[in-house]
Amino acid sequence: MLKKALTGIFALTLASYANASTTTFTTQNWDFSSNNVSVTGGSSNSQINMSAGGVNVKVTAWSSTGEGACNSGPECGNTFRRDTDPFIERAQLTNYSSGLGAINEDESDNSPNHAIDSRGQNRDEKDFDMVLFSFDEAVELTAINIGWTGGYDSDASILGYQGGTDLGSTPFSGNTKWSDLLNQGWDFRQDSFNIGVGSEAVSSGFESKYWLVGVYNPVFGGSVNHEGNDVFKLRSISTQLTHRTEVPEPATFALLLAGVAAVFRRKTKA
Ligand SMILES: [Ca+2]
Ligand SMILES: [Ca+2]
Ligand SMILES: [Ca+2]
Ligand SMILES: [Ca+2]
Repeated sequence: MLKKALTGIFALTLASYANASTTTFTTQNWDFSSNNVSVTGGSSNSQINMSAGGVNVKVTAWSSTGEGACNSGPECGNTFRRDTDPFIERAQLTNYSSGLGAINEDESDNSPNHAIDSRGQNRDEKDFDMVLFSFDEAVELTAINIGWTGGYDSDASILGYQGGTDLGSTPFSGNTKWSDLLNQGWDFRQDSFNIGVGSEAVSSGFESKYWLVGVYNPVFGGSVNHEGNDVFKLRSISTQLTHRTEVPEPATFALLLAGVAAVFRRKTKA
């Protein structure tokens, strides 16, 4: 009798246990100002490594400066001379008191090309600078904060990676165009226009270990009307980490205790 009752109580407890879970969130603010963090490495392997709230990130810079036959895709066709340099190459990540910049292979360290920008070093050419954030855990990007625009246009494009593979130290293989990423596990998240100096919210509901934040690029699907002249330094980003844990509900323990007490009362009387 006692054994049967206890078995029933434990079965009930286990059923409740399996259904009980909690979801909590922690937020991380990543301040890339040169007052807060330094870029390490030389021009070909520059990066920032940071930790916040138990999460680690590696930051690198990339730009479409690689020459070659454009072949097919929205970069090709000479409309905006994007086809002059269609392929993604590593850029030099830099940071200033107002945030991150990217000096790509075709730029020199002058303003505004030292920033994350789409102005080509040569007239009418466009190089689209983007910053890659590689986290060691999947996080939701919740906001970006721009520290400097130099008075230029400040439109941005944001992508998150939904592919299952670890991108490692060579996240973009040779002859990859920005538009190719949409067929390589990357998800276009949003364009933001005229952000200016200040914060811009990122639409929620997407977690990824890899995020790309850069100048607006119409190859991700937006209008060409916004293309070009975009310049900014990225002072900081905010992320959110979701913690999902299975925990026993307090009510379950109360039920268990009441059950055990009832069984022992009955046994004592018998
Ligand atoms: Ca080039
Ligand atoms: Ca640049
Ligand atoms: Ca430029
Ligand atoms: Ca623009």
